[in-house]
Amino acid sequence: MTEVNLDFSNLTVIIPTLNEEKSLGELLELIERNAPNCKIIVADDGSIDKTKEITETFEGKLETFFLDRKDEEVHGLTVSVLDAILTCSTAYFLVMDGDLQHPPKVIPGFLKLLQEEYDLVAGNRIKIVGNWSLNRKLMSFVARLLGSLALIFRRKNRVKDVMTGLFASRTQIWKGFLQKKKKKFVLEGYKVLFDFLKSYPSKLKVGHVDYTFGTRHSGESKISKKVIWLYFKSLF
Ligand SMILES: Nc1nc2c(ncn2[C@@H]2O[C@H](COP(=O)(O)OP(=O)(O)OP(=O)(O)O)[C@@H](O)[C@H]2O)c(=O)[nH]1
Ligand SMILES: [Mg+2]
Repeated sequence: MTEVNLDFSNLTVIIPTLNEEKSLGELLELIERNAPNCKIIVADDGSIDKTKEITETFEGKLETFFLDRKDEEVHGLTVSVLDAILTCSTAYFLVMDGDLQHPPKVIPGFLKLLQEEYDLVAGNRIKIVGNWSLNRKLMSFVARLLGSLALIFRRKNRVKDVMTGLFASRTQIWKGFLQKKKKKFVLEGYKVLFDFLKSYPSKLKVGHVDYTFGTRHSGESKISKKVIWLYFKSLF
C-alpha cells in the first residue's frame, strides 16, 4: 500500500535490462501500482528481444524512457545504470533488476527514507526464495564478506548487503561524483553500489529496507565468470 505523503514524481526507477521481455511488462505494471507517477528509465544494452516494444507500450501511461545503449562501446550493468543516473531529472532514483527478483512493493519504503533526509538507502536481502545451489550460496556469502571487509579497511560508508542491486539515493550526490569519478567504477561489472561506496569520499546518512530476493521466473541469468572475476579484482 502506498503512503499518502509520498510524492513519487520525485523518483526515477532505473531498470538495467538485457533481454528481459518475459518479465518487463509485469514489472512495469507493478511499479506503476506501487509508485504511481514515478518516472522509469529502462537502461537497455542492446536487447535482441521485445524489451524496447514492451517499454513503448507503457508510454503515455507511465513516464517511461528507453535508454538505448546498443551502439555504445562499453556494455555492462554498471555503465548502463550510471548512464541512466546521468540522464535522471528527479531528486531521487532507485535501481531495480528487470527480472522481478526485486519486489516493487518495497519502493515506498525507499522513498520514505530518502524524504526523511537519508542520502542512500540500500536493500537488505533478509531471505532468498528459490533453489540456490550450495556453490552460489557460498559464492554470495564470500563476496558479501569480502566486500564488507574492503569497505571497513578503507573506512568507508557501509551497507548491510554490499552485493545488493536494489538501492536508492539522491541524484545530485551521484551526478556530482560521476562527473569526476566515473572511471572509479568497473563499467562492465555488476556491483554499482560497492564501487560507489568504495570510492565516495564523504560520510553519508545510510538507511536500509529489508526485502525478500525472489527467484528468476523467466529469461536467463546474465551473470558470468567474467563479471564475478571483475568483482573480486575490484576488492583490492
Ligand atoms: N543494461 C544491462 N543490463 C544487464 C546487463 N547484464 C545484466 N543486466 C540486467 O541486470 C539485472 C541483473 O542481472 P541478472 O542476470 O538477473 O543477475 P542476478 O540477479 O545476479 O542473477 P540471477 O539470480 O541468475 O537472475 C537484470 O535485469 C538483467 O537483465 C548488461 O550487461 N547491461
Ligand atoms: Mg536476476
